[in-house]
Amino acid sequence: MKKKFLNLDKQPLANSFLPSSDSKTLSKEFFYNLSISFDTINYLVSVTDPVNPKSQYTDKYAHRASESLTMRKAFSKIANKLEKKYSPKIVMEIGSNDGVFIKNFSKKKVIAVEPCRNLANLTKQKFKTYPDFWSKKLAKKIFKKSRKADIIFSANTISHIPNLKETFEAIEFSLSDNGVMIIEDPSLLSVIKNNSYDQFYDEHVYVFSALAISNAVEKYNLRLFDVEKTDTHGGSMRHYICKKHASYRTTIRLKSVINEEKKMKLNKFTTFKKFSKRVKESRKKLLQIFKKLKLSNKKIISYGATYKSTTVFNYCKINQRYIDYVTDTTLNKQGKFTPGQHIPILSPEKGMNSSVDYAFLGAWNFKKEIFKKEKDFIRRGGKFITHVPKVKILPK
Ligand code: JHZ
Repeated sequence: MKKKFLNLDKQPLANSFLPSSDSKTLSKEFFYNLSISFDTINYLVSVTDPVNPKSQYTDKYAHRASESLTMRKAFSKIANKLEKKYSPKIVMEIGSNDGVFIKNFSKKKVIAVEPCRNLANLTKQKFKTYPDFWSKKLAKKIFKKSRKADIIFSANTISHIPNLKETFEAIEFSLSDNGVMIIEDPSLLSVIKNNSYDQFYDEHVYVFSALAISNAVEKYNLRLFDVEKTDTHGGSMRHYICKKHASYRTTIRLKSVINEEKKMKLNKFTTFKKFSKRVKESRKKLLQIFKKLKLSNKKIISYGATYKSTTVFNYCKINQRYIDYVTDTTLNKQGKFTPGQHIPILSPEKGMNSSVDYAFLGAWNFKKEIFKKEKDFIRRGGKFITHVPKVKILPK
């Protein structure tokens, strides 16, 4: 049974960066109520009323996974590891974005699936790309021509698809008998530990625990046999799944993660009620900092026009009263306005100048990479504001 535990108020689509802030554009902006629920039977944490995927994954999709060095390195590392360990003949990726993961394999063996046309167009010149949503119909079309996949990889995508039944049935159909499916997404364990409520937005229909994934796949002749924690996106989990009768043994790593999740009570509704209280406190503290700094005339900007900051800005009502502008390296975000609160987005070259006193870490998950890049800002006394895991100013 689904029980609501968190209300993040009225939100725009996290990806809906606006081309202009004139009244005509703003009058057409779409909003919905974002609330999060916990299912007391299967332990899934999900957006209570998901948005229609057709309005989210369009030919204007903004996120480019290659924008960060951290992600380029992480995807190349896991691709090499999978190649060595499994020597796959066919590798398929669901949600291939700009190809950051799958480009690491020989193009003869890869199949990419990407519903956002602008992204699929980027990769289709380089390797086989299907510009479609993942479905049973598509799986049948792909594997009419190809042998089944030995590796199916999907990072930050399965959590975006409301219909898990269709998703896993299509995966079961596409996997070779001893094939392995790897699902990587931000982990519920990290979200609860870090109070990173901004991992909840329209696209993150689910934030998975290993407990929930294990329950979810069992119904479709699949089995979770291993899990690997990663640092990416503020703490993610790679779930390794195979067919029920494949040869892989359940690992000690999986048993220990399941134990940790039970210890953290990720199977109890009360955990999420407590989390919801901490989220409200986080909003209060963040606004206190912004108000205090503004009273002393400090210039604050935001670093990284992330989808996560769409949630923070709209939940906390942070607009140009507090933040002059947002900087982002992604070309197709620059010159646009943030969803809902309409803060202008500039390139870092223009925006990270000597007039900036404070930068809110919209991309807190890349803190290490950003601190390294912004040594000069820090050296001249510039500070960052973060809300994860606690609201604070950095460096101290
Ligand atoms: P980043 C997206 O979320 C959307 P977002 C999606 N739904 C998802 O699941 C996650 O990714 C994985 C910029 N940047 O990766 C680049 C700088 O400007 O945290 C990006 O626009 N300077 C698919 O948007 C943004 O910040 C830098 O130095 O929350 C980071 O976005 C760096 C490192 C990044 O994901």
